[in-house]
Amino acid sequence: MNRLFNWGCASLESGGPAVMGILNVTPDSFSDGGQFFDTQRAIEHGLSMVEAGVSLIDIGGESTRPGADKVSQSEEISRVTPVIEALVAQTSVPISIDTSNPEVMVAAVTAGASMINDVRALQRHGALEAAADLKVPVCLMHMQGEPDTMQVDPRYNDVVTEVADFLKARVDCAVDAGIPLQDIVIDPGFGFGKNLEHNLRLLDELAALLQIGVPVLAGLSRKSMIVKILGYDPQDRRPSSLALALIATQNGASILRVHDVRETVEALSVLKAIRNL
Ligand code: 9MG
Repeated sequence: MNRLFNWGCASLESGGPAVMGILNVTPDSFSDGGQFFDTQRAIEHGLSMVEAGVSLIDIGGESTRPGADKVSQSEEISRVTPVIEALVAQTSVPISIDTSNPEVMVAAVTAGASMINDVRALQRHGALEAAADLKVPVCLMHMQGEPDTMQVDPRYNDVVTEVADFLKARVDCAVDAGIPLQDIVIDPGFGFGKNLEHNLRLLDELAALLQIGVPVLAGLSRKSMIVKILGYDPQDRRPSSLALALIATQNGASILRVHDVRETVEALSVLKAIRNL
């Protein structure tokens, strides 16, 4: 039995995707402007996501936003571990650690995290071995380049094929390293070294990734592709984020990584009502 499926992660047909809430414990996160940097406020935000119906919480201590400050591994660990420990003590919602650093993976899982979300697909030295030793599910994401430069003219011959080939190769490496296939999730990495056309093609053809045989995670919430689609930066990116989440669900996503948990849960209820007719 896939442990992720125990968490309620499934296709729309079998109950709807899991909603993964984003909890950035950084002063320079994508959208919260450092609002939740304070440990206590991060814990409260995590608990509010639980109230709102979150299926798992993704905690990160280093921003992947272009230009974000780099932090040491010890700083990353000291940001995330108290939040993980507090949430594990106060809720039964599984915690995922958003990191590429093996030492952070070990510290976070020791503190109670039960999944690793790596935007570098376990390519950093020691990451694959650390994840295999920790025996927790992993999310392997595609990124072209590195955060600081990835949006400077990203190029592909065929974005869907290239992303799928990369993810398939990383799944094979993970399995070879001892991570069971049932513990692997893949993610095309919307906005990570992709222009608007690349992102739209990946979303439209998301089902192509299902051929790899593991669940697909989609992270579209509040991303700058919304600004490119609309032609302006709206005061509120939630409406567009919900539209993108529903499209990803209809195209086969099993996990949605989102900021706005309650709104996403409600939007999914509407979609499920139609499916259950
Ligand atoms: C950490 N992080 C930021 N955006 C992300 C996305 O789209 N997917 C995953 N897996 N992680 C992300």
